Amino acid sequence: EVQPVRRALLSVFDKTGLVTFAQQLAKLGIELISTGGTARTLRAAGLAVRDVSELTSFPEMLDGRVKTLHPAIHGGLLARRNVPEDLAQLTQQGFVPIDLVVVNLYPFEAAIQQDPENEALAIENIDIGGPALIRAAAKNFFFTAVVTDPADYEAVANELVQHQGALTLKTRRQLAQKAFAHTAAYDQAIATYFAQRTFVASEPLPKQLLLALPRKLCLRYGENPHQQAAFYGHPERFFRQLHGKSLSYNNLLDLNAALRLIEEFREADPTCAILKHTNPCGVATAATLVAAYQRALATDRRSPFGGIVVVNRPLDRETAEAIDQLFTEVIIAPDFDEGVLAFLQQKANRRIIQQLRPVSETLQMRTVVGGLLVQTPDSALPPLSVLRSSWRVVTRRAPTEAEWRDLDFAWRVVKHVKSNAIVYARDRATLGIGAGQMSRVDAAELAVRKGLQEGHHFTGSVVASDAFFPFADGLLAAVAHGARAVIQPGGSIRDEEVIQAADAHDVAMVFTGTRHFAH
Ligand code: 93A
Repeated sequence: EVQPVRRALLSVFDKTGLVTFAQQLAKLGIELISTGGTARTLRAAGLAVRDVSELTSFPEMLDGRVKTLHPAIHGGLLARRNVPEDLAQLTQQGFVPIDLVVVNLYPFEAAIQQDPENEALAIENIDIGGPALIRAAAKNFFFTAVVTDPADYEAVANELVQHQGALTLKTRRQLAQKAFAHTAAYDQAIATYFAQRTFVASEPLPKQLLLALPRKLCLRYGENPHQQAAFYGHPERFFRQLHGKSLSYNNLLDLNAALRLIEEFREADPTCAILKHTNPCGVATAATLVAAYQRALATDRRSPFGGIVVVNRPLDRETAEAIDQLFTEVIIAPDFDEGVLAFLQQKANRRIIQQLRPVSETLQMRTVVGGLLVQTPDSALPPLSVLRSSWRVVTRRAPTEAEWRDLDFAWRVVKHVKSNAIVYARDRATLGIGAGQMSRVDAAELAVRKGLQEGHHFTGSVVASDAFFPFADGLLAAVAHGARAVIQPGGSIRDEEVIQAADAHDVAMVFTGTRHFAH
């Protein structure tokens, strides 16, 4: 049942908690073996470590592409401790058993997030030896253990202490399960990345798309109670429900919209968005999260009832109390400050969601009569510093720095508003959002009407339009309400007329060259 750990192989990219854990292992008399960077970190902390290359009698090669891929390592991991022949073969080769593997992988997802177009970078971040170690130790869990998550170091160390340097079968099996889930998710991310890059509209439906969806979750009903529904996929990779009734079909749609919207603000100051029926009713960035919430709410106090709130920072008590004033169906945060969860859990009929990682970009699918539509995603925008090089100021007056900031903000929001979409903003807060209108002029009027209804004025605001203004009238109406800067894709045959109208009113206008329809 319990299996002693005499030798551990540590090879981690994320070195969080590594030294403490290794110290605990060393104290129990466990021999430490390690790869290049991990070994250096451990030695710097004064720990005795054997290099993998010493066990394999081979140097790391190909810039680290081959470090641990060797029979001395995999034999040591895979040998069945109760099969004398296995152990004899190890001895014959001068190999030793390895009982514990501590590995986390090259950050593939972070790499593609950082620079999706950089395929070479993505490829270098495909870990080969790491998953092999993980799978070997996980397969042999009757005898070996594998730790893939720094969050598990403490519990594993405690159990080792409790059992004088051994681990129980129950723990080893649990760790193996987690390890397989980890490598499966890792490979899924790689497959999805290449599914997207190899997606050719003229070819048959990419198999990866369907393979990405093996797990089925039954939902109580669909968009309406008389519709049956199911969910296919791996939501547990991206978020965890901490409280409340199970997520409904509509909740999942809203959650998707919220996570995609907040992704645009990953690098931003504290940001809060309130959504209803997949459209934002208010978004704001501010110095504090509570200020961001208050300003998002101020956009439109009528709509958020029963809505969904998403933030880009751990949820603090003050913001939670502000959110608590209003009935909110779903609250999403990357984390929760001490006590905040308990506070929010006092209300039974709200769902609390912890976002676990950035959304990764998958191909988008929708069924239509007679078939399936597939497209590459309208991915999250890079930072303004990057965008500015592709955006073009088309008016005599360039935006002021404050206007640039607001234009960037409004553009990130309008992208997530159903078309036709118009967003007015000032000081990184929405003032009025016009969503889902059949006419752009109606969307613009609606945005203003909703803002006025809440007592906002539009003096000094900026306006964002998800597609070009076909005529000068839309722009002139915005100017009449006080807008001083405009952001839109451009590309209308009447662009000149629209630019002249802007110049006549000393309005600054930016063409992004990219349209963001959302239907
Ligand atoms: O390039 S690899 O796929 N080849 C390997 O043989 C190998 N073995 C471990 N990457 C490999 N690793 C990975 O190296 C681990 O998964 C870990 O993420 C990283 C630790 O490297 P270092 O100890 O040099 O920082």
